[in-house]
Amino acid sequence: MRTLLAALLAHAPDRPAIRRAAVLTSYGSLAQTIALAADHLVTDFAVVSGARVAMLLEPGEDFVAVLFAIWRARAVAVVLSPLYPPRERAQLIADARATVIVASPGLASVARESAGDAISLYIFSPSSGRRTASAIDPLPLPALDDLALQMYTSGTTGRPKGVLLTHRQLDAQLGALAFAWAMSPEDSLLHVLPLHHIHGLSIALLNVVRVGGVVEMLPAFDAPAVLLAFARCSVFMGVPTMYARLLDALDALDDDARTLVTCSISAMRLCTSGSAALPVSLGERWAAYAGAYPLERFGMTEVGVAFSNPLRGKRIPGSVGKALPGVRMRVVSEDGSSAREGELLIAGPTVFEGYFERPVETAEAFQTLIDEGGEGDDGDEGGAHDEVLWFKTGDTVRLDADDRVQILGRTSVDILKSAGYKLSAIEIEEALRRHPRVRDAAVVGLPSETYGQVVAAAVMLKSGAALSVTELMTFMSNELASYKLPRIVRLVDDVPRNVLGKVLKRELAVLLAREPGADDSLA
Ligand code: MCA
Ligand code: AMP
Repeated sequence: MRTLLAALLAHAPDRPAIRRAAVLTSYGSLAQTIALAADHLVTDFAVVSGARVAMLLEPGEDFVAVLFAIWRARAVAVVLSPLYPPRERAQLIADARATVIVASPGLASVARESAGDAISLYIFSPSSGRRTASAIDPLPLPALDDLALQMYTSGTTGRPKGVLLTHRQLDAQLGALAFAWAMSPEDSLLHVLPLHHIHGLSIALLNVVRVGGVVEMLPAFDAPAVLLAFARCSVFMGVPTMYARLLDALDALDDDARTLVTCSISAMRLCTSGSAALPVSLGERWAAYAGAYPLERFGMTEVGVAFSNPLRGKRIPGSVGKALPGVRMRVVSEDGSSAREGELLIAGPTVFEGYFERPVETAEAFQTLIDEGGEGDDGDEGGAHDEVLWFKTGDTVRLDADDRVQILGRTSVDILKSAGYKLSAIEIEEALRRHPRVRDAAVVGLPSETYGQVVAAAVMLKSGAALSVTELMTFMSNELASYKLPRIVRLVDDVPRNVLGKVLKRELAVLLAREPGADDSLA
């Protein structure tokens, strides 16, 4: 086992690492920038081991250099997204207790607006720092059990939680993936995922950097540009919504262009889908072009990828496959006994440390059970009476006769998945209630082939208040990231409730899914 930093520094310096537009950066060049930036962080920004350093940079070689420089300084990286409005970004920076924020020149003013004056701003340039590489005393390398990442994920409370991952856990996650997907230095990844979630950051980017492959980073997801880039790459990783967009763009091409793109897609070594259920119809449409069904796998911020269909062998549509090496799983019914259908529990070296400064939520997320001898895992025997600490995923699953996993949905109706993003209905409701003319709000996810779920909100105004949906959405865009915003908004007098006043969300979803009437408003 070794840290990702040790892996990167061991790659041949002249090997290409990151391709962005016409710029090609080698592993050697990255290593030099990492050393300079780490020295700058330690010397000029007083970053100490374990400090939280936030980063806000566009996709590209500078993003990668800053991430590894934070690790070189033995600090913990908190990746921020330009998609957040300042208020939300400021909350994350405060929650993370970040002392420094590293921003690209293009995002420096956005970073300053979110960070306030109490936090130091390091406007990154590859040559920033006072000393030359040769004058820098080598810093001690991070240890495997040092924290590496604090990744924010939405949960069943209003505030996103910081998921703590050590270098050891990251290496266990990526080691299992490298084995299952036969990752190699020959791989050339087409990268279009956002970098503030582990799909884009670790499952895609770091997975390939770890083995010394090359990553082509596009600035954003733009389906026609992505289709052209397939010709230069061998591995693609996406969420189902991206596959839907790519297929629509493929269908829209003229015959000659479609034939060319189809050739490059069918030459890909590996195309994976994850973060949300891949509709079988979408997978089959892709297979018709690519000659292979996308490799669907299941992951979570807290555990990395846990289950995967096989690289070689039959991929089962609608299934996320079997446990990766080292991942232990158990399925339990409501009374805690083992079952073929129920809540999915995961244990093993890939499971995260806990949620940052949330002892109660961390304790609630884990459950100790007497080991039943490694049921459904990769053969790890375990003593008959050993206690095992299991992470409760909150996903309901069914096991088939071969212990392949089928995801049936979330246990909580308040956790939504839209375009691959995990969203908290409660967080969105709280943001709606912050509008001074809103009395109450209820948020649900409505099924969608393209997005998995579309966020829908029923909003109740204060007595006598008037508010248009457009006004409300303008307010909301300053409260929450664009991908968390409701796409369907109805102004209503009340919502279905039980006798205790609790909102009946399943009934509300049925009502909101109906065609809008004359008195409804659509965002
Ligand atoms: C966009 N639109 C939507 C949604 N998003 N409509 C309904 N619901 C949505 N969620 C509509 C807009 O209204 C707009 O419509 C049009 O689509 C384009 O909007 P835009 O904002 O430009 O969308 P985009 O930038 O193209 O975004 C689509 C995307 C993005 C690229 C698929 O959502 C994305 O990057 N998703 C990836 C999320 C992710 O990485 N999750 C991983 C979490 P109009 O044109 O009419 O105005 S980690 C995880 O889950 C675990 C670990 C795992 O297993 O991976
Ligand atoms: P996140 O917290 O953003 O890491 O999202 C993790 C969640 O995404 C899981 O708990 C699942 O609900 C969902 N998920 C990830 N991959 C899949 C998949 N292939 N099929 C269905 N749901 C998935």
